[in-house]
Amino acid sequence: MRGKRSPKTLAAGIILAAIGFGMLIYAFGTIGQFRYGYYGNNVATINDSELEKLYIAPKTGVKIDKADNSIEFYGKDVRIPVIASPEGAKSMYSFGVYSLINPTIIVHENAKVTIQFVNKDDDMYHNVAIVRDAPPYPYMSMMIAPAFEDSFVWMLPESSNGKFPVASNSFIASHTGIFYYICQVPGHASEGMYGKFVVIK
Ligand SMILES: [Cu+2]
Repeated sequence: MRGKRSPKTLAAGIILAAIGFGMLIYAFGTIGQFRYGYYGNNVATINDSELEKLYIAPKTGVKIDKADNSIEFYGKDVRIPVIASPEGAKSMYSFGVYSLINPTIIVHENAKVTIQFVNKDDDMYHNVAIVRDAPPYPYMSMMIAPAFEDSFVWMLPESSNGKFPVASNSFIASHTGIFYYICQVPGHASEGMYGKFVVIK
């Protein structure tokens, strides 16, 4: 018959289990950072006047429907400026595209989509990812996989002193369907930081 474990053995077991659990969390965190990483403080920035230009839609290639809160981008090579916490938004958990807040973004199948993402927020990080999952979103939304290869822009640090962090990523909208663009910083998508992303024929 085995003897009872000594308190010392028990304590050592608990410590080892805690270390193991910690390593597991760290490993997941590392994977998370690898996919939805952080550009760091040496990220590119734009100034106020460059940001102002992003609120203005080009005269061709874009159809804005204010009543429907939607923007359709035509063509095979589209550039979509997405601003986190834009001017005029009621909530800081918002995306802006041109003059609209959390609009439905419509692109055409097989278009090369370049998301130009800017963080206007001066006290929070944000990212953007196009995903398959529909709302409501859980508090921890960073493990939701992107719908297309590279359909996300990594987390951007907060803006400061009139300098707004900016980064771009491109992907091919390779199939039609209804998708969503969301912010994956914990709690942001669940607070409403998302919009519809529709790929049509
Ligand atoms: Cu966010």
